[in-house]
Amino acid sequence: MLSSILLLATLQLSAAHFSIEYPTWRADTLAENTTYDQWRYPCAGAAPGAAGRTEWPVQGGSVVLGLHHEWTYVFVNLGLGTNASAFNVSLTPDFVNATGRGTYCIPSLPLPIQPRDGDNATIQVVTSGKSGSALYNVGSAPTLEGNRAWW
Ligand SMILES: *[C@@H]1O[C@H](CO)[C@@H](O)[C@H](O)[C@H]1NC(C)=O
Ligand SMILES: *[C@@H]1O[C@H](CO)[C@@H](O)[C@H](O)[C@H]1NC(C)=O
Ligand SMILES: *[C@@H]1O[C@H](CO)[C@@H](O)[C@H](O)[C@H]1NC(C)=O
Ligand SMILES: *[C@@H]1O[C@H](CO)[C@@H](O)[C@H](O)[C@H]1NC(C)=O
Ligand SMILES: *[C@@H]1O[C@H](CO)[C@@H](O)[C@H](O)[C@H]1NC(C)=O
Ligand SMILES: [Cu+2]
Repeated sequence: MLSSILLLATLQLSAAHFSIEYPTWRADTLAENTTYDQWRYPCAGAAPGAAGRTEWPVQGGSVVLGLHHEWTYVFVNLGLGTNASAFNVSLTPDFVNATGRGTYCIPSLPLPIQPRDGDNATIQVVTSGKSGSALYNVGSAPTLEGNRAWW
């Protein structure tokens, strides 16, 4: 009996996290026995300057998440610079309440700023539930690239 209660608690804890499918995330913060921790601000423990950049349109692009809750509040922010420290460019000015588990695609997130072609930046994704306690992830270190088609 006790072991089945423990199993349930473990399942609920692991369901309390999300993945970033696109752009490639900085680190697999859901890996088994990982020291990354999605409760940790701002990047779940991933280094903001880590390698592995994804080109992302300077006009803004898409973000694809793996969500594990019946509903989730989602915030997407951009931090400019090679080793971003401030994630103060909000890409979700409208409140996002994502309903349902599974793949959640935001096809187009326009940028409120105009970075230069080739600038580096980092995308931060924050999810939250009713209590307001938040989970963090950095999905990529995109190099903003101007000559790409909008999609
Ligand atoms: C995670 O830790 C458990 C307990 O120490 C161990 O049995 C398991 O093999 C580890 N998994 C990985 C992928 O290292
Ligand atoms: C960014 O951080 C990395 C280590 O994570 C370091 O090697 C690099 O020099 C830093 N770059 C800048 C521009 O601060
Ligand atoms: C965001 O933070 C960066 C680095 O601290 C700063 O240069 C920039 O002015 C800030 N932008 C806004 C809109 O607050
Ligand atoms: C978000 O959606 C869920 C599920 O439909 C709902 O229960 C919740 O009240 C919504 N939150 C807001 C602020 O509308
Ligand atoms: C972007 O980051 C890469 C390392 O990931 C670095 O080599 C390059 O110089 C940076 N570009 C700019 C414009 O800072
Ligand atoms: Cu969760």
